[in-house]
Amino acid sequence: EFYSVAVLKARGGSDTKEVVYEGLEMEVNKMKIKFPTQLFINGEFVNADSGKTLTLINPTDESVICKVQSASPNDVDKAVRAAKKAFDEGEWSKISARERAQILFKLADLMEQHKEELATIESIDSGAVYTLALKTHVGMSIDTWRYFAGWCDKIQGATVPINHARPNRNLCITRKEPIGVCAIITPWNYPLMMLSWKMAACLAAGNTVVMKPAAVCPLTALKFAELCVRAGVPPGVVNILPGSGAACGQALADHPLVRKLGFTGSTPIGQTIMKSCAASNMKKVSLELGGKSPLVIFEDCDLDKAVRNGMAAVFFNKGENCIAAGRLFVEETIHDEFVRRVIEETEKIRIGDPLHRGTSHGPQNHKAHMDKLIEYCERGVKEGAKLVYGGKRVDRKGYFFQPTVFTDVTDEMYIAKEESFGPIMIISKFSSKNLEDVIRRANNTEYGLASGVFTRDVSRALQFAERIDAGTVFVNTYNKTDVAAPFGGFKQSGFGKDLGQDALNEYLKTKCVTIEY
Ligand code: TAP
Repeated sequence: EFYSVAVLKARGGSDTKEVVYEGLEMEVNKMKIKFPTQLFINGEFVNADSGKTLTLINPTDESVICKVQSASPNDVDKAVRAAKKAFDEGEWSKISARERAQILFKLADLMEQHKEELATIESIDSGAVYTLALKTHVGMSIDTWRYFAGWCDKIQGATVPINHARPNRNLCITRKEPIGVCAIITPWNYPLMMLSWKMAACLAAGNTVVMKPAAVCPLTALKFAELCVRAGVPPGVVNILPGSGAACGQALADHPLVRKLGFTGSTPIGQTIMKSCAASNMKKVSLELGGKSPLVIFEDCDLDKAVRNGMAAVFFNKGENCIAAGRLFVEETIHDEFVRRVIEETEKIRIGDPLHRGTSHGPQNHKAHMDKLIEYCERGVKEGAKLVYGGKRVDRKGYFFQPTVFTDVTDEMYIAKEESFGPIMIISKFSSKNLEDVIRRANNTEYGLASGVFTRDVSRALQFAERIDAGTVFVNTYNKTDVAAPFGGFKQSGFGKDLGQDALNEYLKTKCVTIEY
């Protein structure tokens, strides 16, 4: 055991707020961390109706971290009703947009003050490498809250030049209004960041929210709930319900008072959710789903950069990255050299305890996921792809999986088509004599989340950017997401955007007002 565990009734206070909850305090990563283990409904931490709990496992050493309350459909109903009341009658709907911004800025400041603690919690809960968690999981979350806090008082409609009805004249204006009670359901790969990407836009637009984090990684969401109280977010505006997808998630999709659902997760669950949203009350929905993003590397690229970025495109966050390059197409003339360099660099990846500062590759998120990766690789070998590096569980405690490289992958193979969501590089060759053909192969997937190209030829890069059917295109870079840049997929990678101004529209409705005078 590398940390001590003590259950406590925590009573903490910022300058203004006292927060009471049942939670856990631990000494870990040379600091004290503390977080709630209860549901957060209507501004209070409470136990689940059913008494059910989720058991959370630390993927680094397979130890039990704690149990947290698991929400039932009845808890969902309570939270939705609290959110509805907060939206209809609460302070949230009465304060000005600028005051709303102040609360969100304060929340971001509190997240910043607690960033080491949040990153440590993310690391023990999800296996995220601590240094990366600080910069990305938590760092980008804070940026997201500040970015959307800045939008609060800049949401405005238009004056529309409609035809006049002589002899009278018309004034036609649009109002951008919040939708009401929104639900947010997120996956386990970037728990706090996925919460932030959606919830910051949702609250900036003036909605109230009930959020379900992934059952395997709910802890940063619960710490976030504590910070909401300290920041002065009024009761009912934010509700956080750890729970299973089948019970808690499904109840949110079915609930008649929820008017919008923002989802990030797999394509099959996205389809289920969309059906439920339609059948229950036609709630608005946005879906950020799976991907199998192509990365095309031409002979004329900066090879050092292509190797570095190609590896990050696959291995970043242990491959648990929705925009991860699921398939690399490398021009045949540089293929062998590219593969040689990738293997040389992959051997240097430091696998280990995610809390150690020298570690660059931590454990996979949970056991079922690691087992799926082992099967995925076995299937690749069986189908005749060449496993040139890794492919196995690391011989140590914890859910560690070796960074893996496959070559000689042909288009019809399972590993060429299906997402692994793990650190598995899938390399195929192409000939640049036929640009059409490589673009056709890159587009030959039902997914359309991201894509990338490495070339010094501007014309070729722009043709690729124009013709590729994906929501994000990286040219001579990869993984470069930013809070101001819209993010989201095409085809079965879903629809709707997170981040950027576009994300606000997912959480607003446009009302058109026409006045005759
Ligand atoms: P899912 O199995 O789809 O789970 C996502 C969330 O949906 C979880 O919170 C899950 O609950 C919940 N859920 C499951 N069944 C539900 C139902 N019937 N009704 C409502 N909610 C339900 O995905 P995952 O395995 O967590 O995440 C991996 C997938 O997410 C990958 O395919 C990846 O590509 C995708 N992903 C996409 C993006 C973007 S931005 N497009 C980002 C990250 C991940 P449980 O906790 O009980 O499972």
